[in-house]
Amino acid sequence: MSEIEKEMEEIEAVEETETSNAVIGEELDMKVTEEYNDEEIQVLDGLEAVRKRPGMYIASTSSKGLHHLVWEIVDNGIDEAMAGYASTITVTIDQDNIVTVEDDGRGMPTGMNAKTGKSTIETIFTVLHAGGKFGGGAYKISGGLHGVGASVVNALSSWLEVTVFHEGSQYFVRFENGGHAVEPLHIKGTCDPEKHGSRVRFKADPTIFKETTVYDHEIIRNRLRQLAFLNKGIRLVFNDERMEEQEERHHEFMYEGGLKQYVEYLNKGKTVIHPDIIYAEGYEDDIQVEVAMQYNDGYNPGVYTFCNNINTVEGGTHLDGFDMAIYRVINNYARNAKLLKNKDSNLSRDDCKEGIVVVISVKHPDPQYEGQTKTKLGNTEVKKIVSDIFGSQLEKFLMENPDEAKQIVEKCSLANKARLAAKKARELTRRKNPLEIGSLPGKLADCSSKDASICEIYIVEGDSAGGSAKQGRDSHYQAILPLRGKILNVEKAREERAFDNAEIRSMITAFGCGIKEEVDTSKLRYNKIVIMTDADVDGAHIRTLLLTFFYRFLRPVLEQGYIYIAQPPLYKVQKGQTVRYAYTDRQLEQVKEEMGSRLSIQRYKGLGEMNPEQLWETTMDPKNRTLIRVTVDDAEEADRNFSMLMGEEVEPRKNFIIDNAHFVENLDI
Ligand code: TTJ
Repeated sequence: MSEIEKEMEEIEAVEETETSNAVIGEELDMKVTEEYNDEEIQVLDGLEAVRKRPGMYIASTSSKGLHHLVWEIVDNGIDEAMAGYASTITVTIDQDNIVTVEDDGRGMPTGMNAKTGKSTIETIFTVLHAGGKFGGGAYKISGGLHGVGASVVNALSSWLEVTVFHEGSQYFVRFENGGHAVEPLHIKGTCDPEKHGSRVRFKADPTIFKETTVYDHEIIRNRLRQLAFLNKGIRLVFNDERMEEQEERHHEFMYEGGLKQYVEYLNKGKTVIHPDIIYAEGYEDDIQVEVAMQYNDGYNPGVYTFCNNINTVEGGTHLDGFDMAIYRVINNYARNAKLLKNKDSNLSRDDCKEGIVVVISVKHPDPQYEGQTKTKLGNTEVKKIVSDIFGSQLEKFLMENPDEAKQIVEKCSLANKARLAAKKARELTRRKNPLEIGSLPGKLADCSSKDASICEIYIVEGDSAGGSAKQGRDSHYQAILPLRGKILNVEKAREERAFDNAEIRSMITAFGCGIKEEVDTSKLRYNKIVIMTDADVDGAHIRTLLLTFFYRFLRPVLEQGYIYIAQPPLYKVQKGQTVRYAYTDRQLEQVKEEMGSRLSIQRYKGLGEMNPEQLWETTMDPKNRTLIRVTVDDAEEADRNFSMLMGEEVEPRKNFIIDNAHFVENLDI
């Protein structure tokens, strides 16, 4: 008998005993039984479908999809905590990348499910999308986008175990090979009668997650921290048993202040222009709204929106409501307080958001997502609710704090003036036709090919290295743009000043893809933009200034992976006619070992010390070179990092340099 047939018989058996007591007509019983058969087949088909096409259920089977498994399980614990029954959720990752998620809630229901004839827990973990329906009908909030259900995690795991602690007993189920219950629910032992909660352990299936089954410490830590900010009072604990350093093995996040503390965290390293965080909270038509904001003296808005704990990076109706309120309330206040004269035009929405840090979080029982990545909130009713709740609190704040209000309005007015000036400056830089050679910057040694997919541009520090690069390159597809001196720190300057900077103007014209909101990466003239600076402190500084410029002016170019960092060698090792290069100290040791005695070792202090042939061979020739692709996975962390690195405060800057090596992802090309 096949697996499916066996399972079907089991279900029928349960069904008979249950329906024999029920007051339902014979005929109906028959129908019902038949339906269950179909349903059961669907169950097994369902899990098999998930394994066949995991991409339909999780973002991908790369590292991103792997992490989705954790988010899905954690979301269930968060739901129990948001319902008020759990206070702590603990995530543990062990040496073998086995994940354990545990909450101290009521414990998943341990009874049978009449409809499937299996335990409720088995149903939750084997029926697609069963979580909500079988979870007791509670108001399920978290998840949504990746709320694919615990069954998807089960389907994509080599094995998964559930333990429920309830009234002194430990209930246990184990699934193997993509969701087959090898140990159906049974009482496995006892526990402290005071203990209650649910625990899920699983091992991601390496035959599905072929790329990697190794979790990223930073990604998990950052998301748990974020969940703690978004859900005040809930404790999130992270135990990463893989970490060598004791202080990295255990993290706990709990914020009684919720979003207020989130804004404080995001503004760390920035100079705020008013001490108090503006905060609004409200509940209307089952929709919970929370907003916290504070201005800093910078120019870039940091706007972070969430629905049901999901970062809605494309914005949506909650953001629209916020925008509407801030525009209306600030302009009204400014006019009433005579900070804006009758003849003055209104401050624009963007003026009101310069230097703002705001977190908007809504919790909605039935969210609708739109947009390319389904991260845009679509529920139309949300706009007015957010606008009303936030608008009235902002108005109250401005009335009660006239000094802070004045600071804020003045900042918005300044932004308004600067914006008009920037618009003019920007028009001067915008090229009519990106392929029009006549308008390319003079210092650029362009390549002859016009096929962007093979073209590369090297941004080179200094004229002498620029000279070597020009001579050493393959001019068919490699362009060289030498930079003289340091480029402007765009983090500390208004937009229009950036256009006074010759280096920045050269880059914008050479790339040809526009800037800021107008960036169109399909117009990019080179599909690799390579930063090539010396391997010293100055080189690192220039690289950071360039990355800051890319982040603020050309974010899509950075996000879509067009930006690289060249790796010039640190050492040249020579023995007679044989020459080898070493790119790291470890490699130097290796090379020394391999080449034996009587070596001459040269340490390169800068690119300028290399002749054109050497520079080509070691750093520019695709056959030998190593390029590092720069990625910005988490815009919020990146923003904090850039602000800390390039801002005024020195202390956080030191920390950046130590912790943020991960900002750059290694990729051998
Ligand atoms: C449902 O109604 C009866 C009491 O328990 C409710 C419930 O679903 N509780 C619950 C589920 N608590 N925790 C979970 C849970 C926790 C994890 C880590 C994973 C999953 C899939 C569920």
